[in-house]
Amino acid sequence: MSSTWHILGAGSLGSLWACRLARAGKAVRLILRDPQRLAAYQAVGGLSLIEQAHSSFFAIPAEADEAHAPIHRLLVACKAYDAAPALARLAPRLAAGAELILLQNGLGSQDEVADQVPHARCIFASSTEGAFRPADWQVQFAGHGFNWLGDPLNPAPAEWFSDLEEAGIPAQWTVDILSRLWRKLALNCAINPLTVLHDCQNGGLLEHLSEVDALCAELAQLLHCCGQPQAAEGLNEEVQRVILATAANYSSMYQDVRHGRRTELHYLLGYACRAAHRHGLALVELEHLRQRLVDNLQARGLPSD
Ligand code: NAD
Ligand code: KPL
Repeated sequence: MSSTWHILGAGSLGSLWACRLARAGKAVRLILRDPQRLAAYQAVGGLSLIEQAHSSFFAIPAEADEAHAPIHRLLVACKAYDAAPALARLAPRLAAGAELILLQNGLGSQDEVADQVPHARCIFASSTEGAFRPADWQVQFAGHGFNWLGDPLNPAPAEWFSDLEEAGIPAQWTVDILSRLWRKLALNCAINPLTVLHDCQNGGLLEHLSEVDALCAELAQLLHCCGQPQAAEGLNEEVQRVILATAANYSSMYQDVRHGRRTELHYLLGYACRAAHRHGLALVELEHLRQRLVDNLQARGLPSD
């Protein structure tokens, strides 16, 4: 089986992983959206990784998503709403026994992808690392964090897992990946939408702690109902710790809205509200928050699904 890391999406996290794997001598190949993006990339010839003030250049080979060679290992590094459509196009290229690593935040996109590729192993990841793109084909490493990876259907670690340590990508294999993803989803639901609605940095929510508390109480109820009691433990306290620790930051959803980009609402608050509905739980604060956010996005002319 080929040990090449195919990386779908040369955005922030995809580029961050690609550069670190390439630096460690791993075979890496970028899959770009179309021949135009490929031509633009080839004109530059590689990706630049900026860590603190230092920039390093990596001439990583790339292809457009219409190439034909088989794919054995694929890091899916696009936004949650792009993941399933991207995989629908790539599915015919996946070799028998192919493994996918799904970096998407939130929940829902992983199952959408798995439905497209029933014969591949889908490994879910939850990342607290931070990166952004100051320009095309450049990635700035903005925040040290951690990555948890796991497969809800198979507890055995992937055979390539040691590649991550060799590449300096901090990661741990966990059998509780769903609990990690639910916990992060709950944190994001309690913080991100309110930062958009109150037009503030995370620390601005210290003025709105009663709203945050009410959301945490409903989110904890939802987590229990969805069989994730561990993800509910101490949720309110952790949300408050994150608000304080990231007081000067703007949440990822705030930044998406400020830059006029589509948000991942459908896979965060939307997923939580749909799960509540499925369980017959009436979570009025959460549903009211979702409706206010949808109205806010629509008023800005942004997608609200
Ligand atoms: P991004 O928008 O920077 O990058 C996504 C890239 O995927 C874009 O370059 C886009 O053109 C590309 N893409 C989309 N469809 C494609 C296709 N069919 N073929 C090829 N390329 C395609 O996004 P990001 O910030 O890297 O986020 C990726 C995921 O990681 C999101 O779910 C996000 O929530 C999560 N995440 C991001 C960070 C971060 O700091 N950036 C941290 C934690 C989690
Ligand atoms: O993950 C985050 C985000 O902005 O998406 C934090 C900082 C935890 C806020 O929810």
